[in-house]
Amino acid sequence: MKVEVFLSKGITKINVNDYKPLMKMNFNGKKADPKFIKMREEKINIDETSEGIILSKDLGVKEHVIGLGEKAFGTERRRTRTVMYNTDSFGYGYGTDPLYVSIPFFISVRDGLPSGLLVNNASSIVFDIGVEDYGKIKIEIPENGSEFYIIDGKTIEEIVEKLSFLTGKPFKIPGWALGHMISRYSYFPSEKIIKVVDEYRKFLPVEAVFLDVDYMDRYKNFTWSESFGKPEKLLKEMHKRNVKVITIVDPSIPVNQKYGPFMRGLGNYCDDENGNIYIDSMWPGRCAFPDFLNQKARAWWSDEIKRWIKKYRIDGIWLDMNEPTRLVDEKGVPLDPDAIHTKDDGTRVKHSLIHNAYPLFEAKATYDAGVKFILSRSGFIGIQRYAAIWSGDSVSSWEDMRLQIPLLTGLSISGVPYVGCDIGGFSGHSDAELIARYYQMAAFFPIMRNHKIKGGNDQEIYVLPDKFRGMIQRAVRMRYAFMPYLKELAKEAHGKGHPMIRPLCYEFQGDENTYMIDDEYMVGKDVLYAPIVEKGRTSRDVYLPKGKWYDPWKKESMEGGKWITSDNEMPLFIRSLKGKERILEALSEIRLDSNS
Ligand code: NBV
Repeated sequence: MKVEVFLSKGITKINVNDYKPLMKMNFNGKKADPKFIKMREEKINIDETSEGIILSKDLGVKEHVIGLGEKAFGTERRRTRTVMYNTDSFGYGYGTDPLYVSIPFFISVRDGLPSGLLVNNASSIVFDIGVEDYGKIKIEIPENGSEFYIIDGKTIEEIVEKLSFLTGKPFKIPGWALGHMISRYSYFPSEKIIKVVDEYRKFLPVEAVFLDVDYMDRYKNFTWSESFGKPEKLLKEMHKRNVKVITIVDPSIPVNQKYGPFMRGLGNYCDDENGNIYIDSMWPGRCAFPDFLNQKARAWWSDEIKRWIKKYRIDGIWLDMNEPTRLVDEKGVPLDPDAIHTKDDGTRVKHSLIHNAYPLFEAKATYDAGVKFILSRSGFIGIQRYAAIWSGDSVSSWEDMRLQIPLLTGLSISGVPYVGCDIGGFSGHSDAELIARYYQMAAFFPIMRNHKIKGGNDQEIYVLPDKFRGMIQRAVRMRYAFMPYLKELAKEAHGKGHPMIRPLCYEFQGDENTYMIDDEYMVGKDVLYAPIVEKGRTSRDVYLPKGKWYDPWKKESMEGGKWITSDNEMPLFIRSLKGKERILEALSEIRLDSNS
């Protein structure tokens, strides 16, 4: 086994067996001694087996492990064994693994000291954090070589910042995408959409509406169904109201000689083992799949997207099913592992070895077409350069709603700052209380979008009883009061890769209490939010880490380092009041349901 070590600015790169990674990281290091292959003082063992490479290190009794991207577990990832393999996870819940996004990166914290580890490999890596072997972290890589990075830093933030330096800075998110957005599978036809938007706007601002698959002619990308109505008129009406329009696009391209995009894309699809176009089943029937790993294919896709957004003045693209997924017995499963890609350098590679990187290159090709806002379901290291992520097909339940906090803050500290979930939950039934509390919980999530499955109950504010309408209005007003702050955070995300929402431990890494608190989150450095996430409750316990806190509803200051009980409708605490006068003024105009 050949192991090479390179060092630069607190980052150590390790290459095993001359591995040629698919993605080049932003790193230029000097050759160094193998003694540097450790996280803090703990040695990392590298073993070669017939199955691939295994990295392992000691797992301390009180060591915390956080990160690993989008995972359906609490913030603390100890005692989880998870796989990195993007998967369509309809109806997932706590413990479902894998989900849609794969970020093979974690941060370990021992005695308040952090250290990060990133594996630059797009195949199905397993992270075993003390499950198979109680006292060990084990990373199983199914290839005979690999590249990985150890990231040193004094704070968790420093490590996340270096991760973003390596993998690329988040794109610049337009201000409107931080506002309230609406969606439904599927609002239809176009006149109904205008009505929905107008009804919504009686109660809430609406910055954008998402069009789901039914706008298309039989699920064909870049087409309109005749019964949808005139798209030009819809776009004009929406833009008149300053509402942006975002259309869904799936990677699958129906094999049909009369379909322009398919014909123009010939030569740019994945192959099968015999060198023919790889064809599999998706909504439109037999489909080909663009080979986004290839520069020529990306250029063709960019052209298609460009033509589409220019012609209709589309404001954003929603990338779905891009794990990528095909249908087997009506169920979404990952593409055939034996499909073949042709990389930029002409070498051919099996799908299973690059599976996780597919959505990244799809998002890149879409972004390169000049799209200002992309919402993607799937992703990989570096996806933050091109797209925001939403957490896919959740279930409408209190438990799954609560899960969204550690799921999304975990993804945020793995380098992906623009994240959100389907407010209300995607499948199943959401009652008015759940919808209202969902809005309140997500009040500071970078992406705020209501979305629901076809045939599911309505979740629009205008169908709800006034009590719950009021709760939603207050949640959205609270968010908009903080909009200047959110915009600052988005700037910080774009500049330094810092997450916008954070688990408590990100800010208080030395406070052992914070690693297992999953129902509170930080918004930037200064705001702690503890939404009410249980049915029937009007108060809750809140842990306030050490420091001075200010309750803007009660207009009271308090000392942290303790648990308190809050009966505010939306328990909110601010650390530094500097520069927040405008926000406090705006908040003081919101009349809360209780004790205001
Ligand atoms: O395009 C329909 C849905 C969409 O509404 C949802 O947000 C995606 O996650 N899509 C999945 C396809 C399959 C739905 C069962």
